[in-house]
Amino acid sequence: MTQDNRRVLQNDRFLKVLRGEAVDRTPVWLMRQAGRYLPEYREVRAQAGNFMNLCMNPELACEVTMQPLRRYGFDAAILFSDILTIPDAMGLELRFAAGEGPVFDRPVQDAAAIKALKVPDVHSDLGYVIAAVEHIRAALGDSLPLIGFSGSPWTLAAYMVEGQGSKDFAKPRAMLHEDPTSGQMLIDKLTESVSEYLKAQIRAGADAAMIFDTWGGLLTSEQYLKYSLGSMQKIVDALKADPDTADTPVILFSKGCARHINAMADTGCAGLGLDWTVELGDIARQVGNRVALQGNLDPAILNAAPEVVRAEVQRIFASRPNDCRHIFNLGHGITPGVTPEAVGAAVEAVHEFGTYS
Ligand code: 1CP
Repeated sequence: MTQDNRRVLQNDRFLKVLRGEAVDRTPVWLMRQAGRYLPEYREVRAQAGNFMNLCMNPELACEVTMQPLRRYGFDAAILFSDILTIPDAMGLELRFAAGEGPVFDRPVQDAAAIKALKVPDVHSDLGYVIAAVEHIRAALGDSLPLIGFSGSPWTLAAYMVEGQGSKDFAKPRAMLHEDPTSGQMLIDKLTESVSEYLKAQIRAGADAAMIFDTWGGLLTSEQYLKYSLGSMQKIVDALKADPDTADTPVILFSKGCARHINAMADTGCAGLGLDWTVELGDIARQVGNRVALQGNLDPAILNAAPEVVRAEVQRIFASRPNDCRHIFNLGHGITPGVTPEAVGAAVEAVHEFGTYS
């Protein structure tokens, strides 16, 4: 165990729930809590020129990580970065075209391109992310836990083969059917990359690691278990096998995959993210005390009036069993059009209704 793993924090509700310990109130943070819905974020991004410049500047990445913490009573910070940093470091040349989302100038199109891919060196190729973690850790002091993150191997592979965002990621899905050997090779290289990346983030000061498997729900059940959950299992095992990271909780978030909840809970992870389509109480009864559950307010509700947000937060709390290990969050990220007031209404409602007596 490193010094960092023993860090004593003023507010450790989030880590306590992940460890299965009792808390006074349900901890809350929101996916994409830093971002375009905040005017102060838009100002810093304009100063950086574009989104990737912002990610690559540790001082500015730290500043936008801290911005939502100044406004709201969140119980955790999340590193400001993106999941697509790993493919960029593998040489795919990521850019964010205005209004278009992510684009790779050199997508992975055939078996030869997969063979040629190198696992990035975390410190030389992704050193800017590690520097951002160090800056954020210093800025947080002992106030709050910091969440490090990565995309899952399958979700990263999906963007790498498609070359951009997509509703159905038909190209990577066809590849898994047509050439499973190359598909597995790509997943394996990403599994090693993600393991090293998360270990480096933890050594630099992250207290928990979250794996975003945004596109796990697009796979057949067999493919999900083999390529997506299978690779996340290897990452959980790799972190547990390293004394520096063995005690750091891992949260898996496979969107649209609640039918695999028992398999996910058996990986040895500390927590599972839930999207908004499932009932928290139903899932809690299925997993029991094995893992903490993180979620699952519908992000679309943040476009509704504050009293609607408040009532739905109250309903989610009423639906969970008393002993539910729960971290309040959205079921997916905050969308850009919401107001800072709507986010404030959600957080205040969690503070109001999320107390344990
Ligand atoms: O400034 C901007 O307008 C850029 C928007 C933006 C932001 C704020 C992007 C581009 N990424 C981010 C930050 C980000 N991305 C974080 C920061 C920490 C936080 O506050 O939560 C995190 C955790 C991510 C993770 C991420 N990026 C995911 C997984 C989670 C999810 O939302 O599903 C995915 C799929 C991405 C890819 C990506 N990056 C950015 C966009 C717009 C997208 C989605 C593209 C698509 O729709 O396919």
